[in-house]
Amino acid sequence: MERLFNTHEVRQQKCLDGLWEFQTLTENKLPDYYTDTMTVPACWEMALPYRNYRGLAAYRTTVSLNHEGSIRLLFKGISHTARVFWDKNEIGTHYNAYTPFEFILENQVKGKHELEIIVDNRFTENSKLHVPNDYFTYGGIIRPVFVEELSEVFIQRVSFTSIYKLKEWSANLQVVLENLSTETREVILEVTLANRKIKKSVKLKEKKREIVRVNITGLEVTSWSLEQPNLYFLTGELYQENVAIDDSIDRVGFRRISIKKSQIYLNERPLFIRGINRHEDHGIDGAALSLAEMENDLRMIQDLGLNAVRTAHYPNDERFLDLCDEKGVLVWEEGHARIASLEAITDPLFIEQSLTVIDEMLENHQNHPSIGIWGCLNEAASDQIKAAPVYQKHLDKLKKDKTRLVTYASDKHSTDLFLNKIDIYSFNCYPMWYGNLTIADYLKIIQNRMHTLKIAEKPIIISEFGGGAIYNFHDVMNVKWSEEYQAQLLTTLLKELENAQVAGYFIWQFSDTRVSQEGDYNWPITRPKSRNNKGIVDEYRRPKMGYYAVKEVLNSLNK
Ligand code: ADA
Repeated sequence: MERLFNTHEVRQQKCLDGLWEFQTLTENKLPDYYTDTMTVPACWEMALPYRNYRGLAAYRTTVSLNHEGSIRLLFKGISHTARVFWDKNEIGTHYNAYTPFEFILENQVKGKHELEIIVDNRFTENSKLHVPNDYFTYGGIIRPVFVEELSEVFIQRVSFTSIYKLKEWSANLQVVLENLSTETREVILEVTLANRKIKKSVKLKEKKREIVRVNITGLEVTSWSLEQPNLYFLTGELYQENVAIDDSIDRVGFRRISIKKSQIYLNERPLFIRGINRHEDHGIDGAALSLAEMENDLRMIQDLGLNAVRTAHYPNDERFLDLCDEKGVLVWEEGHARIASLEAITDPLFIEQSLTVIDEMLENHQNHPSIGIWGCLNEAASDQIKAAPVYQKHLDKLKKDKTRLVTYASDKHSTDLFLNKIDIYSFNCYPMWYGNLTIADYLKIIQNRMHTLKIAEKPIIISEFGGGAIYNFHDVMNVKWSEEYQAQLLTTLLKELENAQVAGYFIWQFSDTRVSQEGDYNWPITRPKSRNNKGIVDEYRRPKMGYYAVKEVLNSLNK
């Protein structure tokens, strides 16, 4: 299933998940034959022969069309570069594992067609965001694939923005329609939201895309909140001569997030963020977590008493966001960049690729009420004036969305230059793990920096803190890497943070994650078992002592 609900009742959508043919490649071209099979979606590392494979591989499946005309091929995530072929013709490429993409093909005939994809997960000059890192770039078709039969005029997407004015909710919708035919077409667009129906007649010129704006005021809805995550279906339907020809179904919510001085508010009520950073990584499934695994992660996160997730360091699977919408978990979603140097982030290809991810994230995830914060450029060169244009470009894009707060996680506690451009001052701090500073020391340094920069008082969030523990390694001396030490660290720091002048925190991190073997930095040297072991559960979601320590501190609070 594409989402947690049907996205179409009129449009025919077929999921192409299953067993595809598979072939590793030595050259970037389609193979003459396929010798193996691979499950879609999955990371190829999860199949024993490809456990360590970094390279090129081709996938093939047969798609049967029952329809003459146009189709849409929808790919939710391929890691990290995809070249897509339809009946042996290349129809396009996409870079980046963590964002969806699509192709529209016209004039298709009924019957069997061949869909082939060359997938590349190598670290090359062309993959500026996928670099050897403190997490793993898996290979493969890691999220679901769909084929849809399109009518000549169809709904490309419906973007939703909620507005609260004079104690009333209204919705601003942008319905993107497209006419693929060579003639002008007239259609009726019917939008339904919270028992309200709006009809509009739309004339679309041949081969043109049209944005129809719909404003629905005075909606009788209840706000989305963490305690009561109220959701509403938003349906767009297209009619031609009274016949439904296409539709689009989404789920939305109404909420406000804002700041006043150092406090964050959700629906005008003070919100203290108790969050956790989470990588899409699992000991069995890699980055291709099943719905059950995603649900279980959130179940554990809520069981701990946490209320927020940071999708460090890339946009997440939409089904995970659906689950957050449904369960009432606040999300800080971020673009794809966990990188430090000025040289790296000022590279034109880096800028192009990271901005494209931001565009795709905003376009695809705009309607999720759970996303309250947009982030970008984790621990990049925010202390270098030459990085200003890069930060500006990223933040300008994020700030176009007035219904969310914008931030980036910095590790430049005493030297950061761009804090005046963001809504939340977010800092990654690792007391008791790296260096000798305490939370209080860090906060003093951050306050001093705010003072020197003469910037407004705003919420401060500790966007990362934590320490490593190897699952089942116990030591009476509480040495680093023991479960005992991690539990003690988390107890101490959580208690401090609960009483500090901050608007919230995000523990680093939910589960242990695999790290890259390659690269000059040599991640495995500081990461036993080639994993970032700061998870409070291991890669199979087995809780460490740290998990129970977090739960105990949070349970003891008088919330
Ligand atoms: C950084 C970074 C994380 C992780 C962490 C760590 O703060 O943002 O991705 O690498 O350090 O574990 O050291």
